[in-house]
Amino acid sequence: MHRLRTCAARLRPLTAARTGRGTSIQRTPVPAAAPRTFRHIRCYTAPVAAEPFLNGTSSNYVEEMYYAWLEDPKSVHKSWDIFFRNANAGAPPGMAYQSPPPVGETLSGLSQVQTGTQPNVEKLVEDHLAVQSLIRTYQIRGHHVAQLDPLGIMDADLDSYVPTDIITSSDKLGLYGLDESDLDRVFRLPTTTYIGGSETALALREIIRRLEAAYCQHIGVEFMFINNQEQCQWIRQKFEKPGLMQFTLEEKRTLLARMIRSTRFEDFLQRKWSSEKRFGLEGCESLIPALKTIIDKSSQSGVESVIMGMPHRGRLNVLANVIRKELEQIFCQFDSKLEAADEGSGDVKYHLGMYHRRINRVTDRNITLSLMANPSHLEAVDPVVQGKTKAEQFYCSDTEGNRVMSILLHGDAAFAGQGVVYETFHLSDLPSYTTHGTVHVVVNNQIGFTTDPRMARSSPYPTDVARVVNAPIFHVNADDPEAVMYVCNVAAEWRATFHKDVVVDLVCYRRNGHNEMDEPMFTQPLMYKQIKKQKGVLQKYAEKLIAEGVVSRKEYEEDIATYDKICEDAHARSKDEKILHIKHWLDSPWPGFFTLDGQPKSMSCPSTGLSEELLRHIGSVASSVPVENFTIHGGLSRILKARCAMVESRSIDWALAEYMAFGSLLKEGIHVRLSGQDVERGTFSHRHHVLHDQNVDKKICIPMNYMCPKQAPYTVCNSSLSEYGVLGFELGFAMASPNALVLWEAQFGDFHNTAQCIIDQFICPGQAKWVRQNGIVLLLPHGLEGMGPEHSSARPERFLQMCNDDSDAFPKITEDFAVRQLYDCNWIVANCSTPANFFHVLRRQILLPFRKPLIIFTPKSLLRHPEARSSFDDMLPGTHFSRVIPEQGPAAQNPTGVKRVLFCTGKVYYEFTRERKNRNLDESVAIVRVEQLSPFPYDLMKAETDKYTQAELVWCQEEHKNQGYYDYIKPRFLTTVSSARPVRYVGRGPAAAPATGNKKAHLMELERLLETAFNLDSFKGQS
Ligand SMILES: Cc1ncc(C[n+]2csc(CCOP(=O)(O)OP(=O)(O)O)c2C)c(N)n1
Repeated sequence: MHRLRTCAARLRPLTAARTGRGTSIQRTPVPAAAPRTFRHIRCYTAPVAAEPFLNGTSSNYVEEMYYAWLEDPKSVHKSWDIFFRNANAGAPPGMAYQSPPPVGETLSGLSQVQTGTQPNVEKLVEDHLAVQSLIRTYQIRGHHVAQLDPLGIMDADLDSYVPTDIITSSDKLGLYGLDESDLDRVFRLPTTTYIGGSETALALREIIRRLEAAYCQHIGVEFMFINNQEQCQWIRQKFEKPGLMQFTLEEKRTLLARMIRSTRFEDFLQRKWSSEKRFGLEGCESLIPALKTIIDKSSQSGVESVIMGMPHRGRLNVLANVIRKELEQIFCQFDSKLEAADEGSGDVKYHLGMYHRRINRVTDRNITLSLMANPSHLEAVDPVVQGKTKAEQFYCSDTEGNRVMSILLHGDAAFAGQGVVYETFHLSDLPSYTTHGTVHVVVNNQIGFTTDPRMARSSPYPTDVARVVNAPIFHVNADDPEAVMYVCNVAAEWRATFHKDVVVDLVCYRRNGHNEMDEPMFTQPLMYKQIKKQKGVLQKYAEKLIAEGVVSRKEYEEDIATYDKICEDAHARSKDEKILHIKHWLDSPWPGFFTLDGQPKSMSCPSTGLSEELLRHIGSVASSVPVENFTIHGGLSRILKARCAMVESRSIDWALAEYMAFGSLLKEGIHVRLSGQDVERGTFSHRHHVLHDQNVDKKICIPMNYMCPKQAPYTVCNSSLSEYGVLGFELGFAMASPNALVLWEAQFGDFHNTAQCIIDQFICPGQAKWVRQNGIVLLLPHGLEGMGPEHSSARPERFLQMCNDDSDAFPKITEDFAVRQLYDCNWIVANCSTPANFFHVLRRQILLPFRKPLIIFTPKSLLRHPEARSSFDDMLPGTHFSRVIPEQGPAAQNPTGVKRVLFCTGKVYYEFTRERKNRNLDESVAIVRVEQLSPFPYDLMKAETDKYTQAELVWCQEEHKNQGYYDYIKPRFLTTVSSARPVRYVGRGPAAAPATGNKKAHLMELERLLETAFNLDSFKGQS
């Protein structure tokens, strides 16, 4: 019983003083899982009393066998085969069981029973089942008692409760109907365990010892929730086989060398810059060998590119020792006197990204490692990494993720707390979003800034979120580097084998405060008293290896001195750096797209028009079903027919405009990817890019992929119901290549606010912070159409408020002004009123010699508005996107006779023209459409205001005054006219909600708005 006692001693309840837990927050013990599964079989067989071996503890095992038997009767022992046959045939209680055939040799060596009498055979079966159930208990709940906390004061699952069915003392054997006298009995091992190695039967004492070794030491394996037998077996095999944790001398030395680098790097930074924030790794130094092990193993299985995302903790160390960024480049980031060479804000050193190609020393193969730049917003980078990984896989036809993979690092508090983690997990198995498995590594230092995990999460582990996708979770005590290395190897192998996510939970501690300046004793006094006493992991491991004779103390000290010197030399070199180049920290270079010094190759944009022939061709694809034997819905046939008629008459609606833009880019070899909720059909049922056969499930056709023989592929994918995760993903996808049009469409524009972090932290300032351009397009359905406060506004005011064009300085108008102002802006905001202009702005995105995010407010009712059509003439060669569409009617013929110019944007234009006609004001009111809101088309707006010298200038919008465009337009308008003329406002008054929920109120507001716009006396008397 020695082993059992060790376990029991270890698991004695912790006192409040030791744990730092007050009694008030002690968790209620969770009762052991009630046996529930067996009832399923019992309900049509027999009461328990009649078949006593079917007791609660064995029910899981029996059920497992039952299902195996259903699939293959030969897969279970003969006795069970007979039992299940009889039970299934409706044998009465007690009659289903029959003595097994003579056991002969098969039972020799097993516990002896009195032969011949049924009760003893039953006892034998019962005891075997009990043992099997015990084995299963360790597989399911062993991790709860594993020694995961290096400090020995916390329970990684936040609960000191020891599951009742884990054998912590011999009296607990009673739960299984066994007792101490059974410990030396030999039991046959079920096929669901590998603890026997080459043996098929073991003494109970040895069974428990091996289970403890596999499940209750420094590794806690959570996997029994995975509903896949093969995967469970695979994991059991990886952790149960005796003698698994053996490492060669070479492996141990490599591990020590990696620990030295990891530890001494932080020590060096601490010595040199003791008062700088660096979010050091102290307390989790084994993260570096952990990552390197995952990378080595993955490289061995053919991975050539690893894309990583991580938070602040240990980031500099990862850059130095995993990515192998030159140390001087890292050290010079600490020099506050260095001037920045690049434009833009730049970012703090622990947010910057990196891209590096090198030889993996272990495998001797090339590997590209990139660490994505990220904002402070924890976990926000997760979907971005996944999107970039997916894109890289896509562009190298890596359909199974064999060549490109992602690794995501997390803090324990953030992993549990941030919803985007869950959103990202839910993308992991979707065909158009899967990266074929991500290795997640949690730096679980058991604290989040100052917050105790018991106050920070309601789940036992910070990693429970991963269970939703059936990812196995390997908890490991990070003070045991060999155990860490072992689980990382298994994690990488898991990914290579099953192409599914896996989590490594490095249970560690944080030696300093949240940052190096922070005092942790204010809030975690007991924990930090222990931490102060805690020997560093490097020292512990080195002592172990010295004791084992793997290295000598002298060798160890020499290795330390060698690495310290590497750091000192790099530090000396870093002083020669005169200028800080953020572009050296680029995580996604686009080779060949810019000139060698990173500039655009021109400052012009060719015509975005297309030949009539091509327009016709794309139109015909858009109105056809390009495959044989495909039955589409009758309603869709009518839509396609209508498209055909439009093409015949040389005119297009919104959906066709999009078709023309996408189709032509595909033909030019540009990959187009459109993602978002219900984008395949289109929320408003206008798009229909995926046709569904009405008779065959999953038989679909994407006509866009039948454009022409050598076209680029078109991806259109309905996403999960997420904005944050999916927009982040698409942003990442768009980072991988400039030669792709990547679009995300919100179901309604206002839903973008649940992705606000991606917009605020990445899309808007991405280039300024990280010198990284991105051409993502956001399609945001917008417009007040009486649908209520939601579904109405895409919040143009928010996007416009974040534009970097100056509202008070009229720019110098050069010949290339239109393109240059795009180059200078942080993003483009547009609201098109015609299909042709929508077509041009999409094509311009790719024909520009640089990339900028494009925010487009897209229409809803205009999709079917008979006037919202464009002629082929507006899309022919030589045509361009119109930033401003001037008045073209009678008012423009005689501008001096015009009394009022209404400037507007988007769909209200159609309401205004109708009202103007009704009021016979075509000659006295001009209507000018601003199609590109930002960067503000100063040059064209000046031309328009100069044209109508006698007219009142009015900005008209349907949105409320404090929303929409007004606050953005007004100062720029005034700058345009040098404040010499007033700019009037027509629109709804200020309001808290974007729109009324009352249809009648909506119509009255519109009426009032039109009245103010067309009553030429409405501003009379106002200065
Ligand atoms: C979304 C978000 N909310 C709040 C913060 C502020 N913050 C920075 S670090 C931190 C604690 C993070 O704890 P954990 O995830 O456990 O990582 P650790 O710092 O312990 O490595 C917090 C709350 C943040 N950076 N991001």
